Amino acid sequence: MDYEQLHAYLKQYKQEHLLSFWHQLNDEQRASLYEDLQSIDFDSVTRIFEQCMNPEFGGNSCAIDDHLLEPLTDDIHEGVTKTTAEQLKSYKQLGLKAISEGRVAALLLAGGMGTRLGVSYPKGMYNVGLPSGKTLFQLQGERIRKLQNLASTAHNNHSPIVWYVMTSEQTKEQTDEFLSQHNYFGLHEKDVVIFEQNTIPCFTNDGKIILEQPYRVSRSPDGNGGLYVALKMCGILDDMKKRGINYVHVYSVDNILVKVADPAFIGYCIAKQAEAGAKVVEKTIPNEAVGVICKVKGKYEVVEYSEISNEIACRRNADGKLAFNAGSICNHFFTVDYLQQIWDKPLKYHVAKKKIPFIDESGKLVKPDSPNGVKLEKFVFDVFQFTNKFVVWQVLREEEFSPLKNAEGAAKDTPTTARNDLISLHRRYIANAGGILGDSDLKRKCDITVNGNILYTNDVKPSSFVCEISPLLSYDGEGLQEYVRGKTFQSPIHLLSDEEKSSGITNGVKVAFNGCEKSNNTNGHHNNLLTSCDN
Ligand code: UD2
Repeated sequence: MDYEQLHAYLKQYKQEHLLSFWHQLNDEQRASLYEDLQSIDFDSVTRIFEQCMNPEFGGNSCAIDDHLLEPLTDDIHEGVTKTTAEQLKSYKQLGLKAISEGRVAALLLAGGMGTRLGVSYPKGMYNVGLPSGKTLFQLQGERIRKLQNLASTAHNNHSPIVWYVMTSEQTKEQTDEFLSQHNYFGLHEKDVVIFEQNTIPCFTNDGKIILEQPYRVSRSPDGNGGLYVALKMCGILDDMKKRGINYVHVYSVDNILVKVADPAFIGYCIAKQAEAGAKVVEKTIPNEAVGVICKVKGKYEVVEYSEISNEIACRRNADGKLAFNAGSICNHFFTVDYLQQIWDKPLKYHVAKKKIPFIDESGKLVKPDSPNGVKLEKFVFDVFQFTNKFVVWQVLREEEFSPLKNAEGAAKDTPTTARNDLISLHRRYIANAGGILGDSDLKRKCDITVNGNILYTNDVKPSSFVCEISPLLSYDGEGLQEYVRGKTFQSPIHLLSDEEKSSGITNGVKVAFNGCEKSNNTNGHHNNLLTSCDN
């Protein structure tokens, strides 16, 4: 390891500052820095930075020219409210059949660092304070289990929905440990496949790679569009082929309402012989943080919320609706054949200006208060433009989209909004199945405690009637009649599967009512209630 040689090499790329602390490092630290630098393709990363930041190459933004954008047309655009009940049922059956044959996988994007939420662990481990205390990972894992069973009952053939989990250097270890500690939420270990995406160095605004330690370069995951290269390099595409998987549902970790491997969506995409598809909700607020799917020179693309112009975001049709209203919720469909074709397509990098901790000249770590540098990210939807057959499936926001992005106290997308959206969906499931939500206890207080701490206190009003249904009992509201029809319930309700009841699983959560803890059924009729208050 020759200092002079290394210095000369880095100087070609104007990165020789990376050796600023070399003479103060011990042998082990030097070896570590050397190895770190060896792993970076300086030619490639400095070129990517130049291209992203240089106005000649579109500079600092990947925004597509406004005049090239066209809203979606109806021919590729069906959805739960645009389809007859019969058609919807047939899509769902097609999806369930493919699941029962083992041809469907779920792929969780879990490499993000969750900086907006401000937790030091992967977002999937977050507990939003449901009565069960279930984390996002647990809700998803249990939805997969339930869906496997629904598919096997419908088509008399049991196959796993393999759960691929893409992590990053920042999330891999904790995700691995958490899922294994929780026995993969009842899924078979062999059917949960965790892999890791690449990272890319972080830059200052003027193109210097940042050091996060005197002997270590600062890196961030290369964006959720790093998925495709990671699928190939980690052998996941081969694994899918070997297992006979044809279709993949790719989704983000933070949407508490996500219908993992949604059979209706999968079935719709299969029926349309799509190579790729995306779920959308109708965007109603111009500045909502969702990408907008549109057409650009005959190809489908997504204009991300961070790159959309005000004019396009706010443009309205004569009926007052937003013209570009196909809001992508980061729920995508791909055939494995398509993933095989496109994994090595060069995807553009997008620029995110971020607060990036760095080592100052004196060797001290500084955590800046305002953005001081640049992270480069590929976007998962940037492969849509390569498809010959792309479809869009519109769903209802209140049924399928409530992302957890921000810490408590923010105006939207917080643990409270996620929890409330799940609870109100489950109230509707009970009501749709013929259950009656009693409102005789308007004045009562309900304390939800997790491991002895009061997490929140609710005045029980109909609008805050606490209701949670285990995904192991019902995937999306099906099969509840036998438990709830004609019965009157008082808040809080927590409906469990037989398996959970018999194993007494409560996740350390107790629900207290007027000071009296109830962790058992209080009414002989309500067999699946963990908690209820019927006095
Ligand atoms: C994403 C979508 C946006 C909209 C919104 C809905 C992208 C690029 N943007 O925005 O259009 O659909 O979600 O909530 O998809 N992730 C990785 N590796 C990374 C970076 C992110 O796996 O390097 C994962 C992350 O863990 C999460 C998902 O990708 O599950 C989306 O990432 P995000 O939460 O940073 O994206 P957001 O909210 O800016």
